Amino acid sequence: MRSVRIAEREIDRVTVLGYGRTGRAVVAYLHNHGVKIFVSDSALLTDADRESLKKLGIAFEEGGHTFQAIEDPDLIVLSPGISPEIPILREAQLRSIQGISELDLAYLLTRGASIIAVTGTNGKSTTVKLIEGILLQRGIQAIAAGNIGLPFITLADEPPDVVVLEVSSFQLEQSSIFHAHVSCLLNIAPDHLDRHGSMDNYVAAKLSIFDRQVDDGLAIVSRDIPLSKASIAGWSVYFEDVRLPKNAFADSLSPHNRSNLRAAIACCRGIIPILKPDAIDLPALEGAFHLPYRMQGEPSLGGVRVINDSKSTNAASAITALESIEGPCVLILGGRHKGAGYDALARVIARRDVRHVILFGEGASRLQSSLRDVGYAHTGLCSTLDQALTLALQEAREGDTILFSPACSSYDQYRNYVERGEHFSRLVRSSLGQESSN
Ligand code: UMA
Repeated sequence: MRSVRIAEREIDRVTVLGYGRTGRAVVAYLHNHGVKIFVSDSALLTDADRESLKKLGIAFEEGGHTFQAIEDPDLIVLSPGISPEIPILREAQLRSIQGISELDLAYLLTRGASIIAVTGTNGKSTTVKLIEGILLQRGIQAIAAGNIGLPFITLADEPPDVVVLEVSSFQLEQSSIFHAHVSCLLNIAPDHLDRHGSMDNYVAAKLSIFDRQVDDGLAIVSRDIPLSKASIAGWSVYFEDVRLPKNAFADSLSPHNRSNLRAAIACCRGIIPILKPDAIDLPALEGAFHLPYRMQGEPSLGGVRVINDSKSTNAASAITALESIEGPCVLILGGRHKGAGYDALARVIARRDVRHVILFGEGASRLQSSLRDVGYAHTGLCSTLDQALTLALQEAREGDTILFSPACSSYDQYRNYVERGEHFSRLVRSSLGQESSN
């Protein structure tokens, strides 16, 4: 049996808690390094996952975390979605078994790479892709990873020159070692309160990106976030002070994408101090501004424009989406409520040209009562996204926009926002098929 050396300790037995995207990547890394692994997942695994674990000779349990998970590991590795408060982790603590986040683990295993870390409630993925693109244009080997979808540990054996990490509040809450050479906090709006318990805790998790910032580090912050720059070690910069390139492409960007671009340029200057905004080939980075299921255009249905913004999992992102729409729209909201209120979103809906709001899923009646509180009554309730699109098409008139920007998580009916976005796309395409066969 082999082992990995982590923070001066030889580790040869590890429990991996959670077998989603992160858990699978952690298992792949540890298995390649000869570590004995036990996998424990609170849900049932897929047949494919069971088969691949059996093939690798890895023991596992599913449908719950039992004491088997803490029988004899040197370390327990946590996936981001796992709250540090779950009973099995409390029991592990009583037995002095160390738990570590995948972020901390990958950080300790990654040697030689510079790290740029970006967090914030919204705009993280776009900013991270912009940073990756700008660095690549300058001949610097950079890879975007983390919450954007590629677990950091995947890069541990052969890190690029710069790892551009999207970091979530979940990952930050679980971590106590990780820090980056350049850390960026884009914005904070209420989100994930079901996991963090309060806005204060959520803000604390986000701000902890600067906790271990060292003296030669660079912090990129927003003027909108009340934060004393004096409390951060090293240099800090407001990204709002960054000048944008002077060209028609930059001028055409939405306000939130202009902010993302400013933040990305500020981050890149932590690696290339003399980076000039006008030297950036912005059209070549267009893909970063159009990531899947973020304000994605779908085919029009009967003269009605359809926009798929399934990535919108909080009220702030739905507000941004709504404010970018011109003319009347029918809005589809709903999914799993995450603990934060919808009052600000309801006020924006009441103020703007929103013809109707269709509400679906677990959070529907809560959203409806926030809308009622601001005197907005044009709502329709339903259970599923199929029904929501049908109702939206009945309400929309030619020239309107149907905006699917749910403001809630997808976990009531889908595995993630991607699956929800794909489903919405399929529904639009099948309506289009029916339209053309009529
Ligand atoms: N599980 C347990 N015990 C628990 C809870 C969950 O075993 O108590 C299991 C689940 O049954 C499941 C697995 O853990 O099998 C899921 O782990 P996970 O929720 O950490 O999800 P991953 O598939 O590992 O994906 C995670 C991120 N997901 C979350 O943080 C919820 C992905 O971000 C990220 O892309 C991926 O790691 C790679 O780094 C997604 C996300 O929604 C996009 N992030 C949130 C957001 O952006 O708002 C934070």
